[in-house]
Amino acid sequence: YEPDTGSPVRVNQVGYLTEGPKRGTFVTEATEPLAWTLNAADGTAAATGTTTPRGVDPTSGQNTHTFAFDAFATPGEGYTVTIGEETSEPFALGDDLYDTLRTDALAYFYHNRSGIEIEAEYVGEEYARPAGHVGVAPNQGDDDVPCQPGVCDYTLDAAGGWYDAGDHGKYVVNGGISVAQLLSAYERDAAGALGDGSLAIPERDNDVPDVLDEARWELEFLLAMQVPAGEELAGMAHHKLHDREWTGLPLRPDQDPQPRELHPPSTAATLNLAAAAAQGARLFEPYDAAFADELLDAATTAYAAALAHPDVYADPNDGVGGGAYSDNDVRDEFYWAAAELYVTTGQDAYRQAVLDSPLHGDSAAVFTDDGFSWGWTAALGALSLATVDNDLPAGELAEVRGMVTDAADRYAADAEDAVYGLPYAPTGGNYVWGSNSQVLNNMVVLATAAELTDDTAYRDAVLTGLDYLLGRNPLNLSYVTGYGERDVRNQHHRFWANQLNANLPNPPAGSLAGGPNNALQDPIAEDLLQGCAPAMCYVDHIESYSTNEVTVNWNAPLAWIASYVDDLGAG
Ligand code: 9MR
Repeated sequence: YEPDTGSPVRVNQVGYLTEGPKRGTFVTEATEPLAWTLNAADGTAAATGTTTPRGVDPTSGQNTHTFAFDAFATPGEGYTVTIGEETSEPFALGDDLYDTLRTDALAYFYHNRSGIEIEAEYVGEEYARPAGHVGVAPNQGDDDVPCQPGVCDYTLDAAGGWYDAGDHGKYVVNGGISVAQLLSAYERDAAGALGDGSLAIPERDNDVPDVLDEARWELEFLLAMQVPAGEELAGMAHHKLHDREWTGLPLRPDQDPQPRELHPPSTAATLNLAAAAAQGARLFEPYDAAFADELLDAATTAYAAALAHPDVYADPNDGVGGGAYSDNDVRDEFYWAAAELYVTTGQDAYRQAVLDSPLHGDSAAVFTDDGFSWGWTAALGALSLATVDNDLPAGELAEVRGMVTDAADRYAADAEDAVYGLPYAPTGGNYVWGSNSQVLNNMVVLATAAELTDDTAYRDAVLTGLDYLLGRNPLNLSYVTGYGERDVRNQHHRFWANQLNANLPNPPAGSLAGGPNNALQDPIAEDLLQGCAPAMCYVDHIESYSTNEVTVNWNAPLAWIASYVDDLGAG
């Protein structure tokens, strides 16, 4: 299998912000600097310069040069870069490149709602579909879900929420980080563009910011996953709910015939719920005080239950019919939950829990080289403490902010070193399952540091990270559907399955692919990608779930970053 990588001149196929860095990569065997030309749409030369040879790139095995035209600042469409005989894909220069990416990345969540009809009015005919898992045959309803045999003898009404990904599972650990990142996108931009009327969802024009409406769809599900009072493990959260057996593709959610089951509670899920609900409580307070109270009550009960049961781990082998999402280290979830509860309540017990955490003050542990993820969430707590108004004394606040800027320094240095400009230098050079989300989460740290310090080096590393995701990469692909000339469009999804059935749609614009994963963890990847260099281990094939799935926890940081860069352009 030889991937079609198109032109060896690699650029951000969407474009570059007028005031931002403007960099590209050229794949060539040449070792001496080469002349490059920036062409305007009418074919005239807008700028010229010479490339910088960078040698062999360890992530791709490609011999590369880089080029930059940072100082060129004339807005326009249809620019290209030519080096010798080779010309890049076209791109724009401007301030308003990412407003649709912000709303498209957020629309992903409505598209993937469970328990509600997805209406053409909001998504168009092509993406409209009946409600999934509302108990209409052949579905079993999520409004009355029993436990797996032997786990409990009650049922829960856990309707709603978002489907996790290409599958129809609903997982508290992954739902929690995703909803938290949507809430954070709103929280950093509360006066901005995510308000009421900003999204195409049924709740628009209800006087509540739309991103909060979307988040509520998931928060209600998380609350529903809590073990009822009076039961053993009351206050804990069930780890997940999904089909008894894996289903095949394609399969619209309402056509899933599998029994749905609750899996055992876990400490990780419980703390995840505590953190997300605590954050939700402070944000819903001005809009729906009763819901805010409900969230805070659930958060405090969950946190207390986790303290009482600190080591109930999900079974790593519980991966039939849904993902395992197992996690045997909950120091990070404890840190995250304590931090959110402290920001929301100001209670000193939570502050003490933050200060007593073995992770506190250790930037390299909280913000690892691999970046944060559903299984390593302490960063979310540190980012909230660093940016959201709270009662930490000045010295303690400075320490938290120092953890963030220290991490941002490391990620910015990684971006400088990378010939493709991405702020991601994972352990052992291994690109993990969902690597694109790791890149994005590092970008979130950088953007946070940029807003804390006004240091443009951090901002630049966010933007060169976005360049990587949108085409300046070893495969010359934009990993976001609908953005760039060579965008991916066959992500693993049971309904967006045009590759398998021409009557079904491709993913809608704004859907992020998981990205290169050199562990080759699905049959297609194993078959096609043997021996691939890490950043090349990707194929735009619907069955390559380990390189090409979509999930809520990957689109959430995309939405966060799209919002940040759209604001940059506006400012
Ligand atoms: O994103 C998850 C990744 O970190 C794990 O390595 C992988 C294997 O356990 O699972 C990924 O999550 C998948 C989940 O298990 C089921 N729904 C789809 C998720 C994305 O592929």
